[in-house]
Amino acid sequence: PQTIYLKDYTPFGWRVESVYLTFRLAASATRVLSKIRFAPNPDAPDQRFFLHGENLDPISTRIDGSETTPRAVAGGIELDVPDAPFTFEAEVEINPAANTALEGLYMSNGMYCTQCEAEGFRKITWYPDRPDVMAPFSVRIEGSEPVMLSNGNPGASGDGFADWHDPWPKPAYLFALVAGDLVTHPDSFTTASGKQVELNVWVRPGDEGKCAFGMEALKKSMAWDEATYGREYDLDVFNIVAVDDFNMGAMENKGLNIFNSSCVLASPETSTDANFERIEAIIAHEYFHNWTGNRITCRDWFQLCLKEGLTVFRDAQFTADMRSAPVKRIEDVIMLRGRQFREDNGPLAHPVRPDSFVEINNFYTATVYEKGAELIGMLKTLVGHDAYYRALDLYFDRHDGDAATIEDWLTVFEDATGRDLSQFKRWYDQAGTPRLSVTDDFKDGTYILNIKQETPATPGQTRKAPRIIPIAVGLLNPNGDEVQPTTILEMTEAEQSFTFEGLASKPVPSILRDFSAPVILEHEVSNATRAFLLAHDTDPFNRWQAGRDLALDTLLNMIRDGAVPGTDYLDALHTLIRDDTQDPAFRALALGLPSQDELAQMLHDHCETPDPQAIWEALETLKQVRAEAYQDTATRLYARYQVTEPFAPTAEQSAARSLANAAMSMLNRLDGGALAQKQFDDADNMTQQLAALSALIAADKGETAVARFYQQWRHDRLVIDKWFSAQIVHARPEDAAAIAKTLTQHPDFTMKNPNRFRATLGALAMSGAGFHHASGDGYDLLADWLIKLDPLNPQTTARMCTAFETWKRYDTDRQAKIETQLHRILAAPDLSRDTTEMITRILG
Ligand code: B3K
Ligand code: ZN
Repeated sequence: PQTIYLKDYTPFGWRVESVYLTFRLAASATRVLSKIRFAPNPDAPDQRFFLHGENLDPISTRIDGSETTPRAVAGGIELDVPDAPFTFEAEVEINPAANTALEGLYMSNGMYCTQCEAEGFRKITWYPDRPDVMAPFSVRIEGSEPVMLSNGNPGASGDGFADWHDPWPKPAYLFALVAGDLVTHPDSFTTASGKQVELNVWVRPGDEGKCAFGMEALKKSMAWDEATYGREYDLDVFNIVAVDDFNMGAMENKGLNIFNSSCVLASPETSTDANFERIEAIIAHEYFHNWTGNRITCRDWFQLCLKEGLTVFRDAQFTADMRSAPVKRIEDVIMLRGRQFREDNGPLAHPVRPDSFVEINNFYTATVYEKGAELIGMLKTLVGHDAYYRALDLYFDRHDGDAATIEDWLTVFEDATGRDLSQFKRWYDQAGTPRLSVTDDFKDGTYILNIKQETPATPGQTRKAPRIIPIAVGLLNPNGDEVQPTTILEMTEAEQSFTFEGLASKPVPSILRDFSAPVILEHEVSNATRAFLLAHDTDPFNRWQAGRDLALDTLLNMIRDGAVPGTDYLDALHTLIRDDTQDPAFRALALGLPSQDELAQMLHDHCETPDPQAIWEALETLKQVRAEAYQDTATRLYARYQVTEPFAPTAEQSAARSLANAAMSMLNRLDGGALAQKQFDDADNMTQQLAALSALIAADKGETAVARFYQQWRHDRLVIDKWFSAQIVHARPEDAAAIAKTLTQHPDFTMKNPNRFRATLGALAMSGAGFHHASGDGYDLLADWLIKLDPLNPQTTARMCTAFETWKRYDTDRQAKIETQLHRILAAPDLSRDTTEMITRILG
């Protein structure tokens, strides 16, 4: 397969002035008629006229009205065209019913729908399918579907047709079409300038009751983007559609966002608090793309983080404003470490702006999204709040309607603030997570922090230059009073010292407050100091981090030499969770433990070989010890934090439920499952029901509840996804692969639905010791299914290959077993480009 390089970018030789598309819908033979006006692009080098196209059955092609036969070339067609503006017309036939890849135009439960990002439009018709070619689209849909939607504003419609016109020039990846038997949950929004916008959440009949929350989230997002970034919506309608078969979470098509139904449908009975929070965030994210992604798009796919990093940053700001800022930050850092650090420290590591790819769909990664968002956060920290919003205003002014680059983005910040950001740019170009090692000195009232930064080599990048790192630091005196409020140290050298004068005694530093940079902090700190910070730090993130470090230290000692958990950890945590003046959400987070994968990564970072079974056992032991030590507190917290008001998906109620459920899972270890069973029987919402089900499964007492849950929810596909995954994630390690295998034989299992596939095989891949069980059965089962799925759906297959990205951490026996599976996958006949690239990179 061909590798595409950033350095090879050249603009397209023509501009597209207008696009007219007609769709004659038929499930297995849809006709697409296109009429596209091209004009030579004076800013582009001479080139052959090339249009992308894949799996298109050509019917006819015309240039300025005359029939012509295009030359078929790799990935599309070439034509001889006039050296002046001309009209290209084509008719092609495509087969949506046969499209199992869920890219291009496909069918989901009898409904037509599209997914074009990144390069799916070429499966619909001939087109320069690249983000820097932007044009206004007019679309006519002909068919008998009751609802037929496309981008922009509705035009004429009547028996068997519907017209749409999108006045905003857009790249083809933002094109969308939906047609089917849909019902709407309607509403409206009046923008700051008084424009009335019609809003719809379109769903399949039967799902009407699950739309209200998403609609509220949309309206909050619209108001927030006006208040925070001064960005108004720019069309007469905004449509959201829920689709069951979807490769990812959602898609920001102009005026017609398409959502995986799991990321928009919500009700208290069927969705957990975590689901509600995620749905609110994804709706916001897709909506925010209207400005950061659609109005300003990317010049090429290497610039993906320009829209994704910024939009993730914006949705995180939104959630922090709607809910609790510290809780959101802690959740995001847990996610970043769990997914992005893992990626950055393995064979798939790549810069936030990659410089080459084979298949761009493989680069919608935690690095581009989550680390990309951290980069925006660091920029904001470095330039300050006011300058950040000044720069954003300039960005929208200067680049509205553009397909922009990271250089454009940074230039805006340089122009708005006068700062030189050339060193900052390294964050976009260098892969790998920097490690900061810290030592300190105190003498005569002066405190010195000595900090060293180092980034390990990553594939294709052996040497790393020092980056600018904003390190937020505060100092506490031994009484726990803050003597130095948060200040930002700007580290620019490989090694640097920072001085604080006039201190009465040696302070306790609180370093990397609010996780001010995506780095690994190495600082020798005693457990007593960690307990002190957990009790006294004014920065909520670092308080949580102190507790997390205590837990990590405890667990690593348990894993390494079977040590028993120390009282320093148990007492400090107990003091916190007992304290009802503290936010219950914070206490629940403090009770959370590092994942098996994070512990494995830690050991690997310390040049030790992680034993997945030993990690699982240490976590189990620690949970048991905590349950016994905190029994009385857990009993009290469980009662104290029961929510008695009717269910509402608010941050407050969710906080109470998460602490009560943490207490329940402790008590579950002591009472043989009695309390969990009672909670399961009484639950009137999914948060309570699923927590109880999970606890029962983990305690090996789940048989009845598993059966009852299925009977209760067999009609609801999203709840049944939870049923599939809970049984695997909470299984004992020696059973996980067998349970997953049995579930793949369940009549409700289908590999055609990505949600169900992820709920089963994805759950296995995330089950830690279950996946990594010494038998190798987990590896074998996953490989079997990846091989089966690849011919149908390369994107979801390739994504799930990341389960194997950590293979070099493990012992030689596990490595050999995984390597065998990787080669087995690679040897599968006609393996997709997506999966081939992933496996090749993982093998290294
Ligand atoms: N932009 C889409 C992701 C498209 C993924 C293509 N493989 C959703 C989002 O980030 O908002
Ligand atoms: Zn996005």
